[in-house]
Amino acid sequence: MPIYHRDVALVGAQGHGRTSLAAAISRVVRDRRPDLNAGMTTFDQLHDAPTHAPREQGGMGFAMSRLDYSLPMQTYSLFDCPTYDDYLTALDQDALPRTWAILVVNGATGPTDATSDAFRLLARTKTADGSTPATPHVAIAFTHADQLADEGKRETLSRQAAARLMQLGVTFNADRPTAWLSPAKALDGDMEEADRFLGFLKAADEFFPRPGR
Ligand SMILES: Nc1nc2c(ncn2[C@@H]2O[C@H](COP(=O)(O)OP(=O)(O)O)[C@@H](O)[C@H]2O)c(=O)[nH]1
Ligand SMILES: [Mg+2]
Repeated sequence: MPIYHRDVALVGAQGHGRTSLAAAISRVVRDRRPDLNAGMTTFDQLHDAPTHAPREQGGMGFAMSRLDYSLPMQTYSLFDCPTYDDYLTALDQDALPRTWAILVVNGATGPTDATSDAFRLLARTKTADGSTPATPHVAIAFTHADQLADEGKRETLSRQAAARLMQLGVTFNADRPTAWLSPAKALDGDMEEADRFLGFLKAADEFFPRPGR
Protein backbone atom coordinates (compact mmCIF):
# COMPACT_ATOMS: atom_id res chain seq x y z
CA MET A 1 0.00 0.00 0.00
CA PRO A 2 1.35 3.48 -0.81
CA ILE A 3 2.41 5.62 2.10
CA TYR A 4 1.97 9.38 1.84
CA HIS A 5 3.99 11.93 3.73
CA ARG A 6 2.60 15.15 5.10
CA ASP A 7 4.32 18.18 6.58
CA VAL A 8 2.08 19.66 9.24
CA ALA A 9 2.68 23.16 10.59
CA LEU A 10 1.16 24.11 13.92
CA VAL A 11 0.62 27.86 13.85
CA GLY A 12 -1.04 30.12 16.36
CA ALA A 13 -0.54 32.82 18.93
CA GLN A 14 1.90 32.32 21.76
CA GLY A 15 0.23 30.59 24.69
CA HIS A 16 -2.69 29.22 22.67
CA GLY A 17 -1.51 25.62 23.02
CA ARG A 18 0.73 24.69 20.06
CA THR A 19 3.29 22.84 22.15
CA SER A 20 0.59 21.18 24.25
CA LEU A 21 -1.21 20.05 21.10
CA ALA A 22 2.01 18.59 19.64
CA ALA A 23 2.72 16.81 22.90
CA ALA A 24 -0.83 15.46 23.08
CA ILE A 25 -0.71 14.19 19.48
CA SER A 26 2.53 12.38 20.28
CA ARG A 27 0.94 10.71 23.30
CA VAL A 28 -2.20 9.71 21.38
CA VAL A 29 -0.42 8.20 18.38
CA ARG A 30 2.12 6.43 20.56
CA ASP A 31 -0.61 4.95 22.78
CA ARG A 32 -2.87 3.92 19.90
CA ARG A 33 -0.34 2.87 17.27
CA PRO A 34 2.82 1.80 19.12
CA ASP A 35 3.48 -0.63 16.25
CA LEU A 36 4.01 2.32 13.88
CA ASN A 37 5.73 4.68 16.30
CA ALA A 38 8.23 2.60 18.20
CA GLY A 39 11.17 5.02 17.93
CA MET A 40 9.35 8.33 18.08
CA THR A 41 10.25 11.28 20.23
CA THR A 42 7.79 11.16 23.09
CA PHE A 43 5.77 14.03 24.47
CA ASP A 44 7.96 14.43 27.49
CA GLN A 45 11.03 14.85 25.25
CA LEU A 46 9.55 17.66 23.17
CA HIS A 47 10.96 21.08 23.79
CA ASP A 48 8.96 24.27 23.60
CA ALA A 49 9.46 26.08 20.28
CA PRO A 50 11.07 29.49 20.88
CA THR A 51 9.03 32.63 20.48
CA HIS A 52 11.63 35.35 20.09
CA ALA A 53 13.75 35.84 16.99
CA PRO A 54 17.25 34.36 17.38
CA ARG A 55 18.84 37.62 16.26
CA GLU A 56 17.26 39.32 19.26
CA GLN A 57 19.01 36.74 21.40
CA GLY A 58 22.49 37.66 20.23
CA GLY A 59 22.86 35.15 17.42
CA MET A 60 21.68 32.10 19.26
CA GLY A 61 21.09 29.15 16.95
CA PHE A 62 17.78 28.55 15.30
CA ALA A 63 15.68 25.85 16.87
CA MET A 64 12.28 24.42 16.10
CA SER A 65 10.40 21.60 17.66
CA ARG A 66 9.70 18.78 15.21
CA LEU A 67 7.87 15.54 15.76
CA ASP A 68 7.74 12.63 13.31
CA TYR A 69 4.96 10.09 13.61
CA SER A 70 2.97 7.60 11.57
CA LEU A 71 -0.61 6.54 11.17
CA PRO A 72 -1.81 3.87 8.72
CA MET A 73 -1.06 5.06 5.16
CA GLN A 74 0.56 8.31 6.31
CA THR A 75 3.79 9.56 7.80
CA TYR A 76 3.90 13.05 9.28
CA SER A 77 6.39 15.69 10.28
CA LEU A 78 4.72 18.01 12.74
CA PHE A 79 6.36 21.42 13.19
CA ASP A 80 5.60 23.45 16.29
CA CYS A 81 6.13 26.79 14.56
CA PRO A 82 7.46 29.70 16.59
CA THR A 83 5.64 32.98 16.10
CA TYR A 84 8.38 34.59 14.03
CA ASP A 85 9.20 34.15 10.39
CA ASP A 86 12.70 32.63 10.68
CA TYR A 87 11.12 29.23 11.24
CA LEU A 88 10.03 29.20 7.62
CA THR A 89 13.62 28.66 6.54
CA ALA A 90 13.50 25.30 8.26
CA LEU A 91 10.46 24.15 6.34
CA ASP A 92 10.95 22.56 2.94
CA GLN A 93 9.99 25.44 0.63
CA ASP A 94 8.98 23.13 -2.19
CA ALA A 95 6.74 21.24 0.20
CA LEU A 96 4.84 24.31 1.36
CA PRO A 97 2.05 24.06 -1.21
CA ARG A 98 1.18 20.68 0.24
CA THR A 99 1.89 21.64 3.83
CA TRP A 100 -1.06 21.03 6.02
CA ALA A 101 -1.46 23.72 8.67
CA ILE A 102 -3.33 23.45 11.92
CA LEU A 103 -4.35 26.86 13.17
CA VAL A 104 -4.25 26.58 16.94
CA VAL A 105 -6.72 28.80 18.78
CA ASN A 106 -7.20 28.99 22.52
CA GLY A 107 -10.81 27.85 22.85
CA ALA A 108 -11.23 29.58 26.19
CA THR A 109 -10.33 33.03 24.89
CA GLY A 110 -10.77 32.87 21.10
CA PRO A 111 -8.60 34.09 18.22
CA THR A 112 -6.62 37.32 18.57
CA ASP A 113 -4.63 39.57 16.25
CA ALA A 114 -1.61 37.43 17.13
CA THR A 115 -3.50 34.42 15.77
CA SER A 116 -3.84 36.18 12.42
CA ASP A 117 -0.21 37.34 12.48
CA ALA A 118 1.04 33.81 13.14
CA PHE A 119 -0.95 32.42 10.22
CA ARG A 120 0.00 35.27 7.90
CA LEU A 121 3.68 34.29 8.29
CA LEU A 122 2.92 30.92 6.75
CA ALA A 123 0.42 32.04 4.12
CA ARG A 124 2.67 34.72 2.65
CA THR A 125 5.55 32.32 2.00
CA LYS A 126 6.42 31.89 -1.65
CA THR A 127 7.16 28.65 -3.46
CA ALA A 128 10.61 27.95 -4.87
CA ASP A 129 10.03 29.87 -8.12
CA GLY A 130 9.16 32.92 -6.03
CA SER A 131 5.83 33.52 -7.69
CA THR A 132 2.99 31.54 -6.24
CA PRO A 133 1.70 32.25 -2.77
CA ALA A 134 1.69 28.96 -0.93
CA THR A 135 -1.56 29.08 0.95
CA PRO A 136 -1.56 25.93 3.00
CA HIS A 137 -4.50 23.71 3.62
CA VAL A 138 -5.66 24.69 7.04
CA ALA A 139 -7.64 22.93 9.74
CA ILE A 140 -8.62 24.60 12.99
CA ALA A 141 -7.94 23.16 16.43
CA PHE A 142 -9.46 24.91 19.41
CA THR A 143 -7.56 23.99 22.55
CA HIS A 144 -8.66 24.31 26.20
CA ALA A 145 -11.95 22.59 25.25
CA ASP A 146 -12.30 21.55 28.91
CA GLN A 147 -12.74 25.25 29.76
CA LEU A 148 -15.51 26.05 27.28
CA ALA A 149 -18.34 23.52 26.97
CA ASP A 150 -21.07 25.94 25.84
CA GLU A 151 -22.06 25.09 22.24
CA GLY A 152 -23.28 28.59 21.44
CA LYS A 153 -20.02 30.17 22.58
CA ARG A 154 -18.03 27.58 20.61
CA GLU A 155 -20.04 28.45 17.52
CA THR A 156 -19.25 32.14 18.00
CA LEU A 157 -15.52 31.47 18.34
CA SER A 158 -15.57 29.21 15.26
CA ARG A 159 -17.12 32.02 13.23
CA GLN A 160 -14.49 34.47 14.51
CA ALA A 161 -11.67 32.13 13.48
CA ALA A 162 -13.27 31.59 10.06
CA ALA A 163 -13.59 35.34 9.55
CA ARG A 164 -9.90 35.83 10.31
CA LEU A 165 -8.89 33.18 7.78
CA MET A 166 -11.13 34.77 5.16
CA GLN A 167 -9.46 38.13 5.81
CA LEU A 168 -6.18 36.38 5.00
CA GLY A 169 -7.52 35.05 1.71
CA VAL A 170 -8.24 31.50 2.83
CA THR A 171 -11.64 30.41 1.57
CA PHE A 172 -13.69 28.91 4.30
CA ASN A 173 -15.75 25.79 3.70
CA ALA A 174 -18.31 24.70 6.24
CA ASP A 175 -16.81 21.20 6.20
CA ARG A 176 -13.27 22.41 6.99
CA PRO A 177 -11.91 20.15 9.76
CA THR A 178 -12.49 21.94 13.04
CA ALA A 179 -12.19 20.34 16.45
CA TRP A 180 -12.51 21.27 20.07
CA LEU A 181 -9.68 19.51 21.82
CA SER A 182 -8.17 19.36 25.24
CA PRO A 183 -4.44 18.64 25.05
CA ALA A 184 -4.41 18.63 28.84
CA LYS A 185 -6.90 15.75 28.99
CA ALA A 186 -5.18 13.82 26.18
CA LEU A 187 -1.89 14.13 28.02
CA ASP A 188 -3.60 12.66 31.08
CA GLY A 189 -4.47 9.59 28.99
CA ASP A 190 -8.20 10.34 28.62
CA MET A 191 -9.52 7.77 26.12
CA GLU A 192 -12.46 9.81 24.80
CA GLU A 193 -10.11 12.72 24.20
CA ALA A 194 -7.70 10.46 22.33
CA ASP A 195 -10.59 9.38 20.08
CA ARG A 196 -11.39 13.04 19.42
CA PHE A 197 -7.77 13.71 18.42
CA LEU A 198 -7.68 10.74 16.07
CA GLY A 199 -11.03 11.75 14.58
CA PHE A 200 -9.69 15.23 13.88
CA LEU A 201 -6.51 13.92 12.22
CA LYS A 202 -8.54 11.48 10.12
CA ALA A 203 -11.03 14.15 9.05
CA ALA A 204 -8.17 16.39 7.95
CA ASP A 205 -6.54 13.57 5.97
CA GLU A 206 -9.79 12.93 4.15
CA PHE A 207 -10.47 16.60 3.51
CA PHE A 208 -7.10 17.62 2.10
CA PRO A 209 -5.68 16.43 -1.20
CA ARG A 210 -3.22 13.57 -1.03
CA PRO A 211 0.33 14.65 -1.71
CA GLY A 212 1.82 13.58 -5.01
CA ARG A 213 -1.45 13.45 -6.93
N1 LIG B 1 -6.93 23.84 30.85
C1 LIG B 1 -6.18 23.60 29.78
N2 LIG B 1 -4.97 24.19 29.63
C2 LIG B 1 -4.25 23.93 28.55
C3 LIG B 1 -4.73 23.05 27.54
N3 LIG B 1 -3.81 23.01 26.55
C4 LIG B 1 -2.80 23.81 26.92
N4 LIG B 1 -3.05 24.38 28.13
C5 LIG B 1 -2.20 25.33 28.87
O1 LIG B 1 -2.08 26.51 28.11
C6 LIG B 1 -0.80 27.10 28.32
C7 LIG B 1 -0.12 27.42 27.01
O2 LIG B 1 0.11 26.22 26.28
P1 LIG B 1 1.38 26.01 25.35
O3 LIG B 1 1.21 24.69 24.73
O4 LIG B 1 2.64 26.26 26.08
O5 LIG B 1 1.17 27.17 24.27
P2 LIG B 1 2.12 27.61 23.04
O6 LIG B 1 2.80 28.86 23.47
O7 LIG B 1 1.17 27.88 21.92
O8 LIG B 1 3.05 26.50 22.74
C8 LIG B 1 -0.01 26.10 29.15
O9 LIG B 1 -0.02 26.53 30.49
C9 LIG B 1 -0.78 24.81 29.00
O10 LIG B 1 -0.64 23.97 30.10
C10 LIG B 1 -6.01 22.42 27.72
O11 LIG B 1 -6.50 21.65 26.91
N5 LIG B 1 -6.69 22.75 28.85
MG1 LIG C 1 5.05 26.56 22.69
